[in-house]
This record gives sequence, C-alpha cells and structure tokens, in this order.
Amino acid sequence: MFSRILIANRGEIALRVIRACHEMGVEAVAVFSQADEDAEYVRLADEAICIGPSGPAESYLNIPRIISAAEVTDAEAIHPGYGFLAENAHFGEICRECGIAFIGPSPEAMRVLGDKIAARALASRVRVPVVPGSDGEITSEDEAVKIANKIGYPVIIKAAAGGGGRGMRVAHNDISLHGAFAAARAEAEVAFKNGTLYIEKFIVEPRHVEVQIMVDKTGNALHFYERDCTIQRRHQKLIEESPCPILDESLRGELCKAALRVVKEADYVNAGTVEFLLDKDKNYYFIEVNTRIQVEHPVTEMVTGHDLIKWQLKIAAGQAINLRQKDIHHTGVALECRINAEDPARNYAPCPGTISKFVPPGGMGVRVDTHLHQGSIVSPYYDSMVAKVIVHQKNREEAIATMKRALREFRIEPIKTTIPVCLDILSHNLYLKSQVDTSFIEQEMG
Ligand code: MV4
Repeated sequence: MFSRILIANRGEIALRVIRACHEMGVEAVAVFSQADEDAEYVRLADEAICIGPSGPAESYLNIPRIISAAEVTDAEAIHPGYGFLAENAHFGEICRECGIAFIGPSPEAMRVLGDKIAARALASRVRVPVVPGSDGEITSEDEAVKIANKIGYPVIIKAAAGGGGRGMRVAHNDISLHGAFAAARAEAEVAFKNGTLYIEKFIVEPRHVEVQIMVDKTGNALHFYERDCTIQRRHQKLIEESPCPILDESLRGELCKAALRVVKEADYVNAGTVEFLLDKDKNYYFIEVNTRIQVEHPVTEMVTGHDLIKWQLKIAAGQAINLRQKDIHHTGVALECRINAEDPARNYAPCPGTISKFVPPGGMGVRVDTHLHQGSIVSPYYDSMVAKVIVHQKNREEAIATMKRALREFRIEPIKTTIPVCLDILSHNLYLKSQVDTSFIEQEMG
C-alpha cells in the first residue's frame, strides 16, 4: 500500500478520501485554493499545500501546480475525487510520466470511454444494447436527416466529447433537426473544443439506472449492483437510490452483466459506473461510462457494506480484489439526498455565505457526508453541494421515513438549501410509487 497520497480535490470528497486513508494507515496530502485555506479537510490532512487563487483554473484544474504539490510532498499517488481533473486522460498521462500512480483507470481507458461514439461502438461489440442511432460521427445536416428518417423521430444529437447533459439537442422533425444540429455543434465546440456529433433515437421519459463496477489489475471485474438516479433537475441528480425499485432479479442480473462486459472490453481498471437508460417497456440501453468515483457512491457502500474508496486505493497499489461476485451482497434500501446551497424560490440560484448554524442529523440508519460545520464558508467559486444525507433501511418505505426524519432535523442557517425540495419529493405520490422518469422534477415540482 502507498504510504502517502495526494488528493487533487476539495470539500466533502477530499474529506471522504482522507478518512479512508487514515483507516488504512496512509498519509493524506490535501491541496487547497485561497478560498479553502480555512476548510476542515485541510486541517484534517497530514499535510496541506496551497496551489493557487480561488478560481478553479488556477488551482484544482491546474495540472502543473498539482503535480508540483505531489512532488514536493513525496506523494506516491493522486486521488482525483470527482469533477475537476477526475476524467482528464491527459492528466493521467502526466501522472504516469512523473511516476505518480493515478487512482483511477488508465489514460487509454479514459480516452476511449470519454469518446461517447467509441464507447457506443465498444458496447455494441460485446452485445450490450445501445440506443438505435448513427454508427459513428455525423458530419452533415443531410446525414443527420437521413438517419433520423431511418430510426424515426424524436431524435437526440449528442456531442462525442459530451456527457452529463451538455451539448445535447432534441429534434422532432426535419426542420427542427437542422437547428438542433447547428446548435449542438456550436455548443460542443465551445464547451469541449470538439464539435464531433452523433445521433440517437430520443428515448421519451426514461429512467436513469447505473451500475457500479470495480476492476483490479489482474482483471477481476466485479459489480456492486445498481443505483437509480432518475430524480434529476437540469442534469443535476437530487436523490439516488439502490436498488432500482422497478428492476426484477433477472433484469438486474442482465444489466450488471452487461456493465461488466463493457468495462472488460475497455481494459478498464478501478471504480467506474456504467449508465443505462430504461424505457417505459423496461428495455435498457447503454449510454455512457463514468470513469471516476461518483458523488452518489455512498448509496452503494451502504447496501453492499464495501468501502469503495479503500478498494480504489488497494487496486491502484496493485492489490487484487479478494472477492468473488457471489460474495458481494445487496441488503435493504439506501437513499441519498444531495443538499445544495441554492434557493429553490429563485430558480435554484446559488446561496454562498458563512454558516452560522450547522446541526447535521444522526441516529440509526443515517450517514451524513459533508465538509461543513458551524462557521464554514460556502464559496461562490465551486459547486453548491454542501452535504449528502444517506440513509439505509430494510425497505424503501422505512428508508423514505428515515430520510424525511433526518432532513427535518438538519439545520443549516442562514443560507437557503434544497432540503425543502427533497422533502416535497419524498412526500410525492408518484415518487412513493416510484412512477417517475427523468422529467419528474420539471413536470411535478414546477
Ligand atoms: C438520452 C435521453 C433520451 N434518449 N439519450 C442526459 C445526460 C446524459 N448522460 C444522457 N442524457 C440523456 N440521454 C437518448 N437517446 C435522455 C437523456 C436525459 C436524461 C438522462 C438521464 C437522466 C436525466 C436526463 C434528463 C434529460 C435527458
């Protein structure tokens, strides 16, 4: 095992990785921007190093500064967390050249799966259903129209370098397709400096189901079951749960096996997530792979009892996962609510500020992952997520009751948060019956 690693991230995920390190006897080096100098994760690390001003481009996204921080502190490995540089294949290459272990997949696997067209082709090769669409890149509006008429409207234009909802456009007929194509290309060129596009049949009102996988360097590939992440607003997840309440054992097994075929074909190593859309008839379609640990990983940790961050470190250090698939069990139901410092009454505008009162919930079945405490500053420079409340119970009904109880206990003052929105969802008739799709928030919550 490593004796010392650097965490190229901030906030709750930096703290989450520090905790795993300390339980494993690994020293953790934190990096911080000027905005984060008083943050608790910085104090809890064994060593901390300032990497620049508050803007992410000059700190958490700045590769030379992070590599320098690892070199001066003698860190053997870098954990990228999520966001920032976590899915940057170039960063992985630089780590490799500098002799620093990247706690994640190889740059090659990141690159192939980061290209959504290549990822689609890869999934098809191993007989994993993909959404009907173009075989590769579409280079002209005429080509897009031809394919759209073959697969039928509605269609969705996506950026090959996209993911997470950016650079996508839906079209319902030939005329709107022309505009969608041009808009998607322009957006992709700005957002990803890559205007490559592809086209898929637009699955109407799908559910979003993702499979957690883990592969070691010996090729032992295991799944840790699925999460349902259907409750989203503008591509930001609000509530995640496991298991997906509408999967039966047979479909669950099929999805998990399909996910493993995809990551094996990519020679993937470390933790990853394979995303699927589920249509009204429960047909499933591969859409993309997230080559990082995700925000919602605690949901899977609660239902499987496995510490995914510890597995990430062990795998990166070359250890084999001494488990067989049949030894990974799923127990009960876990839910996660993401709490953001946003004002739902003002179109979810960010609410930065100093926290005067912070009383997180506790009690049986409740886990709170947060980097905040009384006196913390919520900075305007970064993501507005301030806490994750995770509950684990025997069944979905009890999990919902525990989550409602926990959210009502939670006091965060004086800023506005998304707690009331989560509570509204948890009382909604359709949510209780799990008759939801990805448009639920827009349609039911205004
Ligand atoms: C889709 C889709 C419908 N049909 N692809 C959004 C994020 C990115 N990961 C893929 N996304 C979608 N791709 C086809 N062919 C609908 C979405 C989508 C969505 C997916 C999951 C969760 C929430 C969503 C909200 C809007 C659109």
